[in-house]
Amino acid sequence: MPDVPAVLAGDRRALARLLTHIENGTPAADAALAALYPHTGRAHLIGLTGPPGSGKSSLANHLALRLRQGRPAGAEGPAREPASVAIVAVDPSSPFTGGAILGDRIRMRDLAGDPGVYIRSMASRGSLGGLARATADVVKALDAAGFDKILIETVGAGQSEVDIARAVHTTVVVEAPGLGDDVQAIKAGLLEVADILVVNKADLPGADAAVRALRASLDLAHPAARRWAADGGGHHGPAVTPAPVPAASLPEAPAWIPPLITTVAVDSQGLDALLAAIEQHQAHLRATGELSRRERERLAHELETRLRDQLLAALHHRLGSPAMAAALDQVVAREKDPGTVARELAAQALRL
Ligand SMILES: Nc1nc2c(ncn2[C@@H]2O[C@H](COP(=O)(O)OP(=O)(O)OP(=O)(O)O)[C@@H](O)[C@H]2O)c(=O)[nH]1
Ligand SMILES: [Mg+2]
Repeated sequence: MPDVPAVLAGDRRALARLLTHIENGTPAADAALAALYPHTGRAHLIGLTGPPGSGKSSLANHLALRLRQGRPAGAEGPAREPASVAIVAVDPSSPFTGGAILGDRIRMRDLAGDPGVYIRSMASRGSLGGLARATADVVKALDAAGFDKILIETVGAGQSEVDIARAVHTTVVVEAPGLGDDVQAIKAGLLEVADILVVNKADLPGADAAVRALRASLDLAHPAARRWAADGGGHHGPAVTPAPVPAASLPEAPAWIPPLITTVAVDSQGLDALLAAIEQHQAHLRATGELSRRERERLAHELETRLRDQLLAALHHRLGSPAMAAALDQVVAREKDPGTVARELAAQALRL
């Protein structure tokens, strides 16, 4: 059994052991998570998603460094206390990007030895759904362990970015020029989940075109952003265009319009603007009540997913494999349709 009090007290080794239990899906992990749950809900969960190689890990690294440093009060805003930071790198396709993981490790040396930073790589074992659940549980453990900010890096590919957006408070979508994929055709799914859009590698050729393309997609998705920019808004320095629209200034505008930020992660350029946007988004979530709404929606989704898994397992257990196989045979032989068989099996299991 993982040592729950030690995890709560911030013991690194107890935390690492617990996370291994979670990744392996052991019963001890379930028990520990149940005990830790009342201590969760405090961390700001920040997702970094985008195409492979766009610079998510580099940004996570540099954001963590900055968050560790804190900031005195000044032109950038009020003082910021140094925050403790956990980074979770989720890599559903680790066999193919082994080199990138190695690269991450090397860069992460910058943060090694700092007790206020914890980095964990998650590799997929089995299904993507399983990975999403294990990641959510790892994040809960880190939250309970007291980390202020938890950065979760995922490769944006299909369903996974929707899952990650559901699981975090602030989703940062990281694009970069010259990845071979057409930024103009930025996946609608990615744009939809973005709270903040980043064009990283602004030092490379093609960055301007990438910014223009994303700006155009953003304008299509949020027409108010264009109106607002045309009204003379958005002059908050070169890095952030536009800043979020104050809800009161544009009555029918969406309350939050994703800002577009350009960064050079390897040079720490644009990092302050990105951090400011992340802070503004968190403040916005709190001020509008969106934080509790998202939280409820996320937990409803998690509860439903887990309930479905439980019910399906119970059904298999009650009816037994031969009965399930016989039912499938009927479907394959076109004797009954899947809907009818599912209804019959469910009714039968509930009667048992
Ligand atoms: N020129 C330039 N290179 C960058 C920048 N940011 C990151 N890189 C480089 O781009 C490569 C990929 O960066 P990563 O941070 O590993 O990107 P990633 O999105 O985490 O990659 P995956 O996890 O493999 O999807 C590395 O070689 C980085 O050094 C940047 O702003 N400018
Ligand atoms: Mg990475």
